[in-house]
Amino acid sequence: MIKLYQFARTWGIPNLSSFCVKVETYLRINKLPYEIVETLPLKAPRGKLPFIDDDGRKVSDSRLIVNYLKSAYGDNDAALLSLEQQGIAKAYERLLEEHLYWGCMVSRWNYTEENWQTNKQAIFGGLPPVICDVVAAITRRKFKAQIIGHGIGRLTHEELFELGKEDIDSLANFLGDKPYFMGDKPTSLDASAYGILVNALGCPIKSPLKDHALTKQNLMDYCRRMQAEFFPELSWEG
Ligand SMILES: N[C@@H](CCC(=O)N[C@@H](CS)C(=O)NCC(=O)O)C(=O)O
Repeated sequence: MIKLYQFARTWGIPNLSSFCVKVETYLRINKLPYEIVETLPLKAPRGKLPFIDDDGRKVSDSRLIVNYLKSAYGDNDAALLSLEQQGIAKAYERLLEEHLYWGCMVSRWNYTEENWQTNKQAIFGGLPPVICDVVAAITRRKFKAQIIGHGIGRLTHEELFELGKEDIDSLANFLGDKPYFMGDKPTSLDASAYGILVNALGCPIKSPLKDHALTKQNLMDYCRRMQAEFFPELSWEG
């Protein structure tokens, strides 16, 4: 049985980590049985979540996990999508994970004090109080450095949120009135898109990105649909 190591569930969405949502959604789309092990990144092979253990084979990084699952259990995307569509799906996946994700990271780790406290409580709230404060402060310093290192942290909040809104516009326009990003059937792009979008618009982190995403009715409906289909047990109502 595949073991999926990820953060504890919170906020009524599958996970506060977009990448953990992505892998769990991929498993559910493809009906692959798994069990969840709740943990923190300190214990992860690359210091980040999610990772999986498939009968002793550990794989980390959601992109490599999906590639591994495709090679071990079948590649539904290749069966559903033309090469051109696969190219488009890959480009959108990268937009979501390598650009929009970082705007969301700034909202959580380096924007308002209110957001930081909400984020801190959700991630570290289960630790004893003093340890919680110390680990949260160390992790926040690391994330601020990552945000600067990525480059997005060198922009003003106004500038970077404007760029994030462009991503959201592009996603809303591309989804249009399709049920899933690549058409009538869910693909691995939906695992990635749902992971980022439900975190952008469905969690209690306030930002201009969230406000903008909430104006996109099709993205809201998409997240509701994905949750109803793949995570009906969860309480987020949108
Ligand atoms: N590229 C990685 C990104 C994973 C990632 O950034 N995970 C975050 C949570 S969303 C994490 O565990 N960060 C902990 C850290 O950097 O200390 C993937 O696709 O899995």
